[in-house]
Amino acid sequence: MTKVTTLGQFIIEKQADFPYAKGELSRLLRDVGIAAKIVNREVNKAGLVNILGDTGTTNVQGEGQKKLDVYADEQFISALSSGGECCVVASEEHDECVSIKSEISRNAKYIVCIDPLDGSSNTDVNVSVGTIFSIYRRTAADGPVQLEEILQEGTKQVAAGYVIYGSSTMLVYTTGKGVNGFTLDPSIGEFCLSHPNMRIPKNGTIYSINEGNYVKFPQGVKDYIKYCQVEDKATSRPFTSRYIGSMAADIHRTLIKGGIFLYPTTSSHPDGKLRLMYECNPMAFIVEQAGGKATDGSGRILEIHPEHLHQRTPIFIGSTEMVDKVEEFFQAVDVAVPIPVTAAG
Ligand code: AHM
Ligand code: MG
Repeated sequence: MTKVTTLGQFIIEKQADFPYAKGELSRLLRDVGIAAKIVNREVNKAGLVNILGDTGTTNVQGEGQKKLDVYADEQFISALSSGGECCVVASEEHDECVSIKSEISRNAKYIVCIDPLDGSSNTDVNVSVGTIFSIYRRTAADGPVQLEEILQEGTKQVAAGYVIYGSSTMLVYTTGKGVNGFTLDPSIGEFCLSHPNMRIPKNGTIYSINEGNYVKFPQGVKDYIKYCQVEDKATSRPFTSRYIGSMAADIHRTLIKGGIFLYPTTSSHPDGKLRLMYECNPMAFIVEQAGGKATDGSGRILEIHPEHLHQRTPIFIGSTEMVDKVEEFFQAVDVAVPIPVTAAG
C-alpha cells in the first residue's frame, strides 16, 4: 500500500529542518490548513446555499465584496486567533491590520498577510478561486506590533503558500526549503502530499495575461506579446495563451507546466493591480523556491521595500527564461532598440 503523508505529519517531520524551531510555525501552518478546509467546504457548496452575490459593501480598495470573501476572511482570522501563534493579520479585506487579542496569542511571534479569497469574481461562475498567504516573524521581542514590523521585504518571509479551490483542492507552501503540494482528500478530510518538491520548468510555452488590456500596456509588454504570437519552430512559438483570472490558479498552472504570468502596469492601474504583501510576495517566494523567477520588470519582487499594506506592483513571474525574455523587451524599449520578434531564443 502506498504511504500517505498528511499535511499535519509532513509539517511535523519538516520541523526537524529548523533545529531551534519550537513548533510555533508548524502550528501556524496547521491553523492555515484547518481554515482552508472550512473555506473549501463553503466554496464547494457555494451554488447550493444563499452565499453568493455581493454583500453590498466595498473593501478598502473600493471593490465590491462577495459574501464568500467575507466568510473566508472571518474563517482565517478566527483560525489564526484560536491557534495562538499569530499576533497580527494583514488582510486584503481590511483597511488596517487586525490585531489578534486572544489571551493565547499574547506572546505570538508571527505576522500573517493574506488574501483570503483571491479571484472571488470567479465564484459565481464556478471557476477556481484561491487563498494566498505570507508569514513573517516579528522583529521586536514584545509590545504592540508596529506597522514597520509588518512592512518587511519579501525576502524576510518565513513561509508562504496558496490554496486553490479548483477541480480538486490543493494547498501548496514553502518554508524556504523547496515547495510541496498537498491535495485534499475529501473522504478523510486531510490534505495529502501529492506534489513533493515541486520544480517549475526553466522554460515554457504558455503566456498568461489579461490581453483585453493590450492598449493600456507599456511598450515592452506589447512587444513581448507580439513575440509570443510569432511563428518560430525553434522556440515552439506561437505560444499558447491561458488566463483564468484567479492568480492562484494561473500561478499553479505556471508552476506545474512552466510558462509566464504577467500583470503589468496599465494606463488605468499605473502601479499594477496585484498587491505586493499578500499576492505577489508569497507567489514570488514559492516560484523562486521552485526554481523560477519573479520581477516587476526591473528588479526582484522579493526585494521591493513595502511602503504600505495594500501596495500594488506590476509582476512578471514564472519560468526563468521567459521572465528573462520579458526583461529584455523592457530594456530594449529603454534604449530604443527593438528586439526582432522573429528572432529565436
Ligand atoms: P482579487 O484579489 O480582488 O480577487 O483580485 C485579484 C485577481 C487575481 O486573482 C487575478 O490575477 C486578477 O485579479 C485578475 O484581474 P483582471 O480581471 O484585471 O484580469
Ligand atoms: Mg486577490
